[in-house]
Amino acid sequence: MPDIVPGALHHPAFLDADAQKRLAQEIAEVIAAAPLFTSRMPKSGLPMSVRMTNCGPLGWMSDKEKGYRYAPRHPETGAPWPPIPQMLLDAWDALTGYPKPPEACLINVYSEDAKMGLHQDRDEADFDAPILSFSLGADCRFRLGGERRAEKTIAFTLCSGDALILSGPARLCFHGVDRVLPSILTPLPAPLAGQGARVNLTLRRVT
Ligand SMILES: O=C(O)CCC(=O)C(=O)O
Ligand SMILES: [Mn+2]
Repeated sequence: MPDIVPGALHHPAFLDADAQKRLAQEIAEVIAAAPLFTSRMPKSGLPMSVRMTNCGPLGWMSDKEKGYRYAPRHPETGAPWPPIPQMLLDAWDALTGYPKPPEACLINVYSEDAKMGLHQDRDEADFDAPILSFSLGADCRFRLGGERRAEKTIAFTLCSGDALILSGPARLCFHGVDRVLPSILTPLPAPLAGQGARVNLTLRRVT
């Protein structure tokens, strides 16, 4: 697995076509139970361009009133989040070797013009645990920097089936999605096809 910067591990094509299809089916079932919603920026209240939902004991969300946070229930339905699919728990064990399971799986759905600004993942109490994410559907231009916003960044492409780990010295590195790349060659697998162009799943320990 190529190490992009120490602790940042890119695993191209970790999920083969069959595993991507199975994962898409699982995620479509999560979305059916926990519908996609729009989070808002803490101060401005401006809507984020990705739509999201979660599975696992805790889910990430944000709004103008309470800001970035984890919560055990869906903000609109009030229901607990569906469980994290077993294949993702298995992948967490295989790729991170971290002794405790992830507590949150954030599902981000990008339309063709969605992006995500440079940020750190720091709403978790535990920075020792790695962050593991998977991409499905359209490629994207992913940007990765250092622990300070002003540090130099690099960009690389994440493709459907890729896994990315931010661990150790890279756990708090700034990162974001510059843009989704044309998706003619890699539409989202069937059950997710109508939802958007790219799906990203981020597994995290929270407590
Ligand atoms: O979509 C991605 O690849 C990154 C998502 C991300 O950084 C986040 O949700 O915190
Ligand atoms: Mn992030």
